[in-house]
Amino acid sequence: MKDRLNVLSVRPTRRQFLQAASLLSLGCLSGCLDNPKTLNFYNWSLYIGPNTVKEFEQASGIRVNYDECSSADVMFAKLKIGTEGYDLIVTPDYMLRRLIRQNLVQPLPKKVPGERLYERLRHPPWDPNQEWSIPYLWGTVGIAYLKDRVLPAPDSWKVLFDGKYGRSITMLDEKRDTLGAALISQGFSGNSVNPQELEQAKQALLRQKQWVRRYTSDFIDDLIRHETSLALAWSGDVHQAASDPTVGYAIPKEGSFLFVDNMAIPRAAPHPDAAMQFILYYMQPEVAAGVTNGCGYANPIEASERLVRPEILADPLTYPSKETMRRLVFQEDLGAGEKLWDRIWEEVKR
Ligand code: N2P
Repeated sequence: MKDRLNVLSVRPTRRQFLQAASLLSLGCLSGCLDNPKTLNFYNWSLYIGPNTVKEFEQASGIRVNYDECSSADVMFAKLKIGTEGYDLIVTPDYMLRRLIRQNLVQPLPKKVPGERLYERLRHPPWDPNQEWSIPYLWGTVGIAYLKDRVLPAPDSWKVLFDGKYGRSITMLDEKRDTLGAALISQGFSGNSVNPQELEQAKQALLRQKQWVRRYTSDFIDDLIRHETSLALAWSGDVHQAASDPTVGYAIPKEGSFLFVDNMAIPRAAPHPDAAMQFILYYMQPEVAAGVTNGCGYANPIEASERLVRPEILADPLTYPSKETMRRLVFQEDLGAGEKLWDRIWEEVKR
């Protein structure tokens, strides 16, 4: 906690500010582990409604320690070490299978009302019967850009790899998205584990480095300050910057990723019942709608639609058109290919 607050004194990003605020108001993890009326919730940053946690605390009498993450690899490493005492995590679709395989999550202690989910989310390949998880939010990977600098509006991944706008790019600090986008830009599947294809994608990323200001999940801060012109981006984070009308978002014609992040309970969770209580609380339409309205990511609860603000419902940033959806694929579990991705990612970042 001390380290996090020290970071603030240097230059707080919005994410760090929210992170620190949640730690200050909700307390730290240690010391609360043995209180049964506690929920240690590990979620992605910019991924919840402004009042969701507070209202859950009031409704349930459970105190929430809210911790944020902005990298799937960090999340996985923390779960693997198992010392953090998280009760509830929000895991990417492709990672859930790996967590199940490695015995790092537990089956949900109660049956969930799966019929509340949109039909297309009821039987996802990573957990076809909601035994381990329920979808939390979904969104897309695309290109965020400054409309007055990037002309014409980008429609291809090439704009991130041709250097036309100089050293003005951020790429996500997330191997699945950054290496995945590089693969697609080279004409390959974004889930490829083929060594030659990955080598070509690596070369594209190494060449691109001269134009990359940093690898970060805080891409919105850099764009809003107009320190960058282009970013590999997540849709809802861009929505949250919509008060800045100069920021646009595009899903390239070559295709991209659709991600579904899921709530699951770690194997070693000290308070699985509190986690289950939050899951059931979240599945109420008004709660899920509050999260979508707050962060611009779409939720899986069908009946929440009538409570989502009309301008969000009509915004293709949050709800892409059918035509766009056809160009999007899920990120798959890489299996044994994960090691090669890790090696390449390390080389790129070095
Ligand atoms: C939002 C994080 C999106 C998670 N800040 C991508 N899986």
